[in-house]
Amino acid sequence: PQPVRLGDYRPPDWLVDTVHLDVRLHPTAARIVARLALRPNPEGREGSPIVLDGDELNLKSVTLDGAPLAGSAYVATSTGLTLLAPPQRALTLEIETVVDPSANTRLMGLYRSSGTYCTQCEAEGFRRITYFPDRPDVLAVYTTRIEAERDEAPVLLGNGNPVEAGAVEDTSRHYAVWHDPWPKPSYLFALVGGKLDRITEDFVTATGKTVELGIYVEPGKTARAGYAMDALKRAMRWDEEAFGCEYDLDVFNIVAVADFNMGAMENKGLNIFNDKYVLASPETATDADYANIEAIIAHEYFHNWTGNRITCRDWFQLCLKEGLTVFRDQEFSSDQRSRPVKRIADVRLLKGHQFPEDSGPLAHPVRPSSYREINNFYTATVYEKGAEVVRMLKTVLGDEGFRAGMDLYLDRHDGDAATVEDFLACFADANGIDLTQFALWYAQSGTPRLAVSGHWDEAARSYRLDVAQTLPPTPGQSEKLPMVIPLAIGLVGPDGRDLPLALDDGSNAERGVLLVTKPRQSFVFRDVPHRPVPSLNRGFSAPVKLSSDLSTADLLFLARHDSDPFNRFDATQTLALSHLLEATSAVRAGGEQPAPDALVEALAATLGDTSLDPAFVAQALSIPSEADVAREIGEDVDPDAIHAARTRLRHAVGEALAPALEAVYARHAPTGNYSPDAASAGRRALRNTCLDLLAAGGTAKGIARAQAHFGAADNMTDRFFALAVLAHAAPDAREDALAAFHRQFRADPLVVDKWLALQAQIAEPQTLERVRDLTGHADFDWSNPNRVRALIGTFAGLNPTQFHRADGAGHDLVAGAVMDIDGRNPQLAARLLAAFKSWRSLEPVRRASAEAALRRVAGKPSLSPDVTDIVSRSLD
Ligand code: HT7
Ligand code: ZN
Repeated sequence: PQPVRLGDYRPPDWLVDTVHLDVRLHPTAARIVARLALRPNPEGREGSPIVLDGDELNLKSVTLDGAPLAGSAYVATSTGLTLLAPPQRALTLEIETVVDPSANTRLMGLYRSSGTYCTQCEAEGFRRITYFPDRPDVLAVYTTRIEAERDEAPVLLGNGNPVEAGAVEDTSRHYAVWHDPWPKPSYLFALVGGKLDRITEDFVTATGKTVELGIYVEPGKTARAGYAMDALKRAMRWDEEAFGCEYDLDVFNIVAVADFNMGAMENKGLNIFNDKYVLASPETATDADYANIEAIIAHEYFHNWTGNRITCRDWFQLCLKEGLTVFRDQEFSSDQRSRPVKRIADVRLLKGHQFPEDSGPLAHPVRPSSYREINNFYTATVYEKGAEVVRMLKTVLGDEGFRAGMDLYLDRHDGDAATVEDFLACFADANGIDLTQFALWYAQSGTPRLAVSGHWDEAARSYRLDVAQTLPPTPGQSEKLPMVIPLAIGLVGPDGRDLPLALDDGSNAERGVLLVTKPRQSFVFRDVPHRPVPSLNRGFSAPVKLSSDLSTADLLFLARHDSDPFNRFDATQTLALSHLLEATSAVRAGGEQPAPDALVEALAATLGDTSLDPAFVAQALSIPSEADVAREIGEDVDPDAIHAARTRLRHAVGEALAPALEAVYARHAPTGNYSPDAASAGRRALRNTCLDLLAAGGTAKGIARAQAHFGAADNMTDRFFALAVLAHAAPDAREDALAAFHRQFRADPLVVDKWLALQAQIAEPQTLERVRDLTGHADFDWSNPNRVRALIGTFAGLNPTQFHRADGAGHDLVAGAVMDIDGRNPQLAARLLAAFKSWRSLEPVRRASAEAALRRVAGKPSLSPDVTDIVSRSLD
């Protein structure tokens, strides 16, 4: 397909005011009658045809104002329906189509998941249900009548509020009518029909309106929906308090389905979820699962305002809803849990997923300027970097200025299909500032680099920070302009306290934030009586790669004293990373690099500081991942050498800190029943981190402790963590533990996913065969995206030594899976293929094998547009 370009945007020629859908559900021939009230758009081109999108539709009939349309009046193709010369006035089109939900393996449009009828319309799925101007700037009011066999689908749900329901006389069928009063784009349409159980609760909004909340799950699973309901109510309250956003319908429903291409979908009043992000019980879900459920339930709910009430003008503006809504869900989780720990987790995710994207062949701006396949732009850059950009806006404007901008945005653009420019204009107008340079964050791809050095002038009692910014070239962008980088800093005095920040021009660095706007800039602070240690980019205020002249002693000092928890954490990570870089080089040269005392000392100090939050200590004790090291090395990467260096470091730390780790492990033994709250989860995280490091120390005692932990666990967090320790560190104990786990949970597909994913991560050559064998296991299913992501996605994403095997077998396995899956689910296939995104940074042998695998995929006849897009950009 030809690329779609942002610069080519034109308003729609025709608008749709109302849509009446009559959907008769049937396993293989669902019949949809769509009545559309259309009118010419005064802002469109005069005299235009009516162009409707369509995809894999079986067209039965078309009428215009009640009269059948002559065959010569329209053209129907595989991609749409065009009325060639319609009267240029308001008119009604009625279109009847038939689709086959059971054959819909792409999981876009109307499909069946374990027998339940459901829909997924974002981004371009509505056109797989009926012909329609399937673009986000066509907003209409929808009424939906759904009809089905009562036995097959006793529950019938739609967008908006329920209007009526009943039996279809003299048949075994029944129907329900739903009306959504809020105009919406087609991508927010949804319906569900199936045999589902429900939990329900009332929520009273800030202005006293009662909303009936419902969560629908597969029969027998309601006991596992309680946490999602609790998270939903907390999210609804939080959005009222933090952003003044109140819910606007009489009901809010969530449906959990087992087959879903992504995490969840924010359809108006009817969110549809991957069941992985709804179902939780202490026996089946880990603390991380609970945290994800809370975040994703909140995220989809928050879209009700940022995405639904204010939607996107076009798909280039995707970050307008996604980046902003991720920011909002991050803030929610920070308020519900520990803010510093949440920030550390978010930055780890950003560095782990978005930074590699930004430095590889798939790099694109937060707001791309062209795309071939929009489904490939639901990326870490749009979501996570998009959230960072909103966070920077808040850092620049301060809490009040940010809230003023948000209030204006929610008010000024309610009911609109808006753009990034509209969004920024609200913050500029509300604060009286110019955000022209700031807007470059949306347009320039790549991760800025910031080099910072500090100079203390004892005589002048001043301190100067020299800052240089660069932005590397990225695909399609060789020249870059300097960005606005809000650099939050502190100057830490010898007593560990922050010095006042007084700039020599008389200004204060407002809220401790320096605005770096030029390629090179110096900031001079006066009244600095002692040489301070600068704490830079506090809270990771800007998503940049920062290098500085901080010494090991400075980092040790920050690790102990920085008042900014993120930088306290980061100081230890920086020490560990710099050791791992040297140790990796040493391994490649056939040598060894002992673990530095300074690092062990820093870890010991953190472990011994009982004033710290256990969840924070767990994060601070974690050794940077192999992917972190690979990213830092950047080129000529040898995953085996990284793995060896990291394994040795973990062994050394486990050995050196054993007594302290044992003591902390013992001190954090569970005291009562499992509870998923943040404090309890933090204690488990720390205890499990100790367990892991002790086992990494390689002693029989360490392994025995993990076995005992596995046997004694009364919840999935502890059980699965111990299983992971055994799987990675104890080959002799591994198989028995894996088998026991499988025996216990084989009936639960979401737990089977954990079992699959864990095996896919084992860093040894037999894993390839194991993964191959598992694809033939009775509990594996190529047609379920969760199963495929658990096994193949984890292998490609979290097992660098085996995915990038020097003999190329790992690359072959993933490329082969991509080609197999592409025929049935191109979106899933394209996402798996994106695991090759850093292939150019590999050492030559592995790079050649990755390239060969990509070329094999590229050469396969009849590839989907989704995979074609990823493979061609990867090879460009
Ligand atoms: N807005 C939703 C994105 C989404 C999606 C996109 C493409 C294909 C399938 C999809 N399912 C959900 C989810 C979100 O970000 O909130
Ligand atoms: Zn979203």
